[in-house]
Formats: sequence, C-alpha cells, structure tokens
Amino acid sequence: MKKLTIIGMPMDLGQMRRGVDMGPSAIRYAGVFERLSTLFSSIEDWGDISVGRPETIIDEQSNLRNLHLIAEKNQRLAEMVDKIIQSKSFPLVLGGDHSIAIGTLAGVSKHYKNLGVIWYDAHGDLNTAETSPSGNIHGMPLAASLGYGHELLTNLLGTSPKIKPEHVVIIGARSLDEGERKLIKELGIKVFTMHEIDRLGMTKVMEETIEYLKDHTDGVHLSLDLDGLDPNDAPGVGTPVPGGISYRESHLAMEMLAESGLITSAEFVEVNPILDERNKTASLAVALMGSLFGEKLL
Ligand code: EXY
Ligand code: MN
Ligand code: MN
Ligand code: MN
Repeated sequence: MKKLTIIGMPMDLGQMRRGVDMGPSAIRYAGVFERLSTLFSSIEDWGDISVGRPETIIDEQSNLRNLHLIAEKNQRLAEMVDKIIQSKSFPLVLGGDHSIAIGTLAGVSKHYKNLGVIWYDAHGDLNTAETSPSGNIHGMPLAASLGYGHELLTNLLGTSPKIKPEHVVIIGARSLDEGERKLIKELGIKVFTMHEIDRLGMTKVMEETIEYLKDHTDGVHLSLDLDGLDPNDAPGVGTPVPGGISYRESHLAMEMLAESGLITSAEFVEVNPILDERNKTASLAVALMGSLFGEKLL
C-alpha cells in the first residue's frame, strides 16, 4: 500500500460563481480522510493553499479574468504537488474550480516524460483568450497544459507544453465551443462524448481508454470535474450540463481505473457546496475516490 497526500485548492477565480472555493471544506466534511485512510498505509492532509478572494480583475490586454492571481496561485500549487511526489506520495488535489489543473499538471508533469491525462468533464476546457466565450480561465486548463494560451498559464515552472495531445482522453463531453472542436480535430485528441458512452457503454469506453494510454505513458493523471456527471447526481457544480454520466457509470469507471493500476495522481474539482443539496456532490466525490483507490464492495 502506498502513501496518499491530500491538498486543498480553494480557488474560485477561474469562473464567476461564488462558493466553489468551499469545495475542499465540503469534501473534507464528507469524510475524505476517514474513507481513504484504510486504503493507504499512510495518509496526510496538507491543508489548503491560501487563495484569497479579491474582486475580479480583468487583464486589459488579454481579457482573461484574474489572470495574474490564477497564475501566481497555481505556481504555488505546482510547487506543493511537486513536493508531494518527491516525498513518494500520491497527490490528491481537492478543488476549487478547474483552473487549478494548470498548477496540478505543472507539478505532476515534472516527474513524467509522457504523462497521460484523463479529463472527465462535460466540457473540453480547451479554450484560449481568443476562443473563450466567457474569459473564464476554468474553461482553459487543458489548452494551457497542451501549450495553448497566455504564457503565464502555459509556462508554469518554466516549461511548455506539459502534456502531449496523443496522451489525453476526454470522457463525458457534451458542451464544446466552436474553437474547442477545432482544436480537438487539429490535434487529434481522443474524445468519448456522451454519444460514445451511450453507444458503447462505460465498460468499453474505459477499456479503450486504458488500452490507449497504457503503453505510451509513464504515469496517468485523472482530472475529474464533477460536472462530468449528470446534474441529478451532482447538482453542486457551477456549470451543470444535462444528460451526463451517471453515478453508477462513474463508479464503474473509477473501479476499472483502480484495477488498471494506471493512475498516479488525481484531482476532483468544481464542487460548489452553495449550489449543492445537503453536500450530495462532495459526498459523491468522496465515494468516487473510494472506488478509484480500490475500495471493494465485498
Ligand atoms: N466552455 C465554456 C467557457 O469556456 O466559458 C464553459 C467552461 C466551463 C468549464 C467547466 C469547468 O469545466
Ligand atoms: Mn472542467
Ligand atoms: Mn466542466
Ligand atoms: Mn505516445
């Protein structure tokens, strides 16, 4: 059994709805530490990175909301994630909006030549300042990690890109902007939209994902946006999209990832307790973590 280190990133600067900064607290309140402690030989909680919440500052030149603060705070997260891996522990990052993946991936990718990424999300998060309909950086972290976008976002810890397009799999997409679709085609990114999930079933989708990544990567990061799930199962998210992945399908996906032994780091993002129903979404996140880390039903 391995070591696990939890770190919270109470970030809400990547989008415009309040409350997602309380995501890490909600996930802790839902019992993450207790739930995972039996699955690892040692587990630590390093607490939250301090983010603060000034009023939105729009970068005049780039039209990116809170660009400088997001870059600065993600730099800190990247350093902490780097430290966790150096200490031979598995990093589990609690969000916070999805802009934190910029920091997580900067820290993780330092340790792998060919890092795979599973992006479990209703969205592609492949926008740049030019293609974004909102200016919200939580819609940009996958693009930034692939080297597209403002250099303050792409160049954390001094390297870019962090990952290669052929090592990325998006699962659950059902809301993609024009520019995102273009980039997916241009880069040939593997995407299982809701259409493929309905058509093939989650078993096949995960078998294909694992097969696609296993021989070409030396580590795989799971970036799980709770809005990838259906809003009936995960109502506490800022950008819900109907027709999502079910509770059961998601557990199956996590169980198959556990069996594969591929996952080397993970983050769970976009939990917003203010929009939630009795902490349902945070509790779901914790249950999914249980499956991801090998909890057995019997
Ligand atoms: N594609 C839209 C935008 O860029 O504004 C919505 C992005 C939502 C991103 C969420 C967290 O995954
Ligand atoms: Mn996302
Ligand atoms: Mn999303
Ligand atoms: Mn390869």
